[in-house]
Amino acid sequence: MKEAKTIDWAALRKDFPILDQQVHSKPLIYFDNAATSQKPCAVIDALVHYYERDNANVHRGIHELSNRATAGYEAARARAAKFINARSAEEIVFTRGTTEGINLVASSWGAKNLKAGDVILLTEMEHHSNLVPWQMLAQRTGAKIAYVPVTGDEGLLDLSQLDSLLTKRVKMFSMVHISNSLGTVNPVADLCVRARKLGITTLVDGAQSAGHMPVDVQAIGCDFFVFSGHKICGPTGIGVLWGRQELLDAMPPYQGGGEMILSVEYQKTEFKKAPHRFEAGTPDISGPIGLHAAMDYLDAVGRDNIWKHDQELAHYAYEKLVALKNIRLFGPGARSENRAGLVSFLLNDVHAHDVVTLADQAGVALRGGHHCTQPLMHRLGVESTARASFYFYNTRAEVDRLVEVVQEIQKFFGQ
Ligand code: 7TS
Repeated sequence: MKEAKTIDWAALRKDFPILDQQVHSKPLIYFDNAATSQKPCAVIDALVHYYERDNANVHRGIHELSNRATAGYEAARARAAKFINARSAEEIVFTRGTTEGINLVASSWGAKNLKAGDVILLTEMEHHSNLVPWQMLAQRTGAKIAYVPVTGDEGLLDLSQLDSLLTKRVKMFSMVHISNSLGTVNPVADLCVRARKLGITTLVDGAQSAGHMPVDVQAIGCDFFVFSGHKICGPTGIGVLWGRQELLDAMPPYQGGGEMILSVEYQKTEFKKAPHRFEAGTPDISGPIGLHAAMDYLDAVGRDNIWKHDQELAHYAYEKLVALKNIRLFGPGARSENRAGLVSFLLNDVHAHDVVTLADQAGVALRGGHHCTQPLMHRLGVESTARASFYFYNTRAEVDRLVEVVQEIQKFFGQ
């Protein structure tokens, strides 16, 4: 990583109008960034500009507005390729988000490549969106699912088991880059190298990494990479599936309809090549245009800088919270390089929902629940956790306030 430049984080915060408000008469502290990030003016302006000046359907018209809309849509595809260092824009499929990207691969790649007795390897820390589509596929094909275990509260993958799990039967190894519940950063490049040696196809769920650290899909060495626009300062409803060209080209369409065809007759259809064959119907057009602005914005700040900022904030929060009594923290320990910008915790005998409700009254937006990782929660022996997840517009002063609020909550419950 290159040397971090000096960033005026306070000035960047002003780019996010939503942050400057009070909730319940208290200054808003937004610590729910793992669920969705806030949007800078640059993204909001790009959406307004598109709808005020350029709105038309893509790929179909020959008129000026349609040409502009198409150019904006395709420029966003090229930008997304650059954002993750894909070899070409043809490897970028627009989806609704991470969830749809994984469903697309499970349905399309899975239908062609999996049969009864094959194994899909996942990890015990997957989000439901990297579990349920594979379970549905396993039910349809008779394939089985195996899991790389998690070590316990410190939330690392237990790689001592990997050799015995990576058998000839494994056809797909799909893994989360950064856990949304634990904050663990997984060694995805190493895992993909090991899988590739055995001819196993790999997918990396980059929902929590793409907007927080530099991502290079060629360096990771995976076959598919997915992420959501709304978690990286972009609009909701748009996401990216990256796939190696040769894999995408060999996959059958996901949905049928307009835009994805070369020619249609009453009895048969010839499909376009990837990526257009996977984008049936009128797509979300403003989404890629807003996402383009978001990617430009993030890379102007520098994802290496964002990574250092978020990780530093998480370390600071972890150290302050772990010093409290009657608290249990999850994920990699103090100052661990494997911890991303979030902290999950539980107060003894206090339900996570109570923590989140009381924190909300103090203006602090946390998330409480199973975070769509129910099997992981059960593995850790809990139903839920409270989670503070950070982004580059958050500050140390906000973390200090969180810690005060947690102490007030403990006092309220007589601890
Ligand atoms: N994978 C991971 C690791 C995630 O954190 C999420 C969303 C998804 C997949 C699904 O993304 P989507 O955009 O398709 O919904 N995570 C969260 C969260 O932690 N709280 O709300 C959503």
